[in-house]
Amino acid sequence: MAKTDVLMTAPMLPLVMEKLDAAFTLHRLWEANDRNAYLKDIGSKVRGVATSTVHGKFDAALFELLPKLEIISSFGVGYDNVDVHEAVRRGILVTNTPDVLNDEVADLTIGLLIATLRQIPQADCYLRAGKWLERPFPLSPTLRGRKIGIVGLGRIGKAIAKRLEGFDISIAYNGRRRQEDISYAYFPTVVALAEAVDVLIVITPGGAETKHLINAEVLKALGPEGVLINVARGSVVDEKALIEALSSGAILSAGLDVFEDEPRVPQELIDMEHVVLLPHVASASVHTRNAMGQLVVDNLTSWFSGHGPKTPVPETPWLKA
Ligand code: NAP
Ligand code: 8YV
Repeated sequence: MAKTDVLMTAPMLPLVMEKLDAAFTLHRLWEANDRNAYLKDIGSKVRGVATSTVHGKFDAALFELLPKLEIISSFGVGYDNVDVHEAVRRGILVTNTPDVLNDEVADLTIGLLIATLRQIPQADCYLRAGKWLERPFPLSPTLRGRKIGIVGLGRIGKAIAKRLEGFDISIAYNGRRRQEDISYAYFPTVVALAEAVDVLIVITPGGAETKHLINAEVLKALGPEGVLINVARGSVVDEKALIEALSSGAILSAGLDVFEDEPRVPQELIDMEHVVLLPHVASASVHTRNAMGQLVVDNLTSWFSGHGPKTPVPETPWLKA
C-alpha cells in the first residue's frame, strides 16, 4: 500500500526525521531549489505536515498549496507559528507538544532568575578575565525578600510556581481570569501585578493577543528594583520599551530567553552588562527535545492510523465521529 505523504518544512531532530521517514513518504521542503514549484508539484498529495515554531510562519499561502492537508503536527507547545484561524476555517487539525517540557522550562526559568539576580554569568566572566586576582566580585542584588509575579499561570507557569514555593518568597499571578483552585494572589491586570511585585516572570503564549503585553507602563510599575524574566515569546515584551527601561534605570535588570526577531538580538541588549541573555534554550535538553519530537511523530502516526491526534490544540479539538 502507498505510504501517506507528509511534508516537513525544515530539518527536525534525527529521531523525528527517521521515524517519519519510516512511516510516511516524507517530503523535505528545505531541499527544494524553488519552494513554490516544489509545492505545486507535490502539494496536492500532502495530507500531513511536520513543522516547528522556529520554521517560520505556516500561513494562508502555504495552506492554499496543500488542498488535501488534514493535520499539522507542530514541534513546541507554543504554536503562534501556525495560522490557526486558517486551520480552523479549513477544518485542519493542529497539534503541539504540551506538558513533556513543563519541568525543563520551569527548571531553566529558575536558573535564569537566579543567574540574573546573582549575576552568575558575569561572575564567571570576571574570574576567567583574571579580575578576581585584583579584587573580589562586586556584591549582587538578591532573591531574598522579593515578591514574584507570574504572567500566565498555565502548565509551565504552575511548574515555575511550584519550584518558587521552595524559595520561601511570595507569589502572585495575572491571567485573563482568576483560577478558583489557586491560592496565590490574583491581579486582573499586568500593571496592577507589576505594582505589587518586584520580579515579573512572563510565560504566556505569543501571538496577536499578547503582543507587547509587557510595555513601558508595566515596566514603570515594576520599578527601579524590578527584574523582568521572559521565557514566553519575544513578541510579548515591547523590546524597545525594555531597552529604554534598562538604560534609564526604570527597572534593575532582565533575564531573557526569547526575543522579538530571533535569532537577531538588539545590540543595545548585547552591550548591557546587567542583563542575562539566552538563545531560546528553555526546553533545549536532549531528553526534553526528544520527548517533544516523539510527540510530533505520535500525533501524525496516531492520526493516520485512525486513532485521532494525541495533543490537538484547543482551537482544533478532535471531535470523534
Ligand atoms: P498554557 O498552559 O496554555 O498556559 C498559558 C497561560 O497564559 C494560561 O494560564 C493563560 O491563562 C495565560 N494567558 C493567555 N493569554 C493571556 C493574556 N492575554 N494575558 C495574561 N495571561 C494570558 O501554556 P504553557 O504550556 O504553560 O506554555 C506557555 C507558553 O510558554 C507557550 O505558549 C510558549 O509561548 C512559551 N514557551 C516558551 C518556551 C521557551 O523555550 N522559552 C518553552 C515552552 C513554552 P488565562 O487563560 O487565564 O489567561
Ligand atoms: C521550543 C518553545 O524550543 O515549546 C515552545 O513553545 O518555544 C520551545 O520549547 C521552540 O519551539 C523551538 O523549537
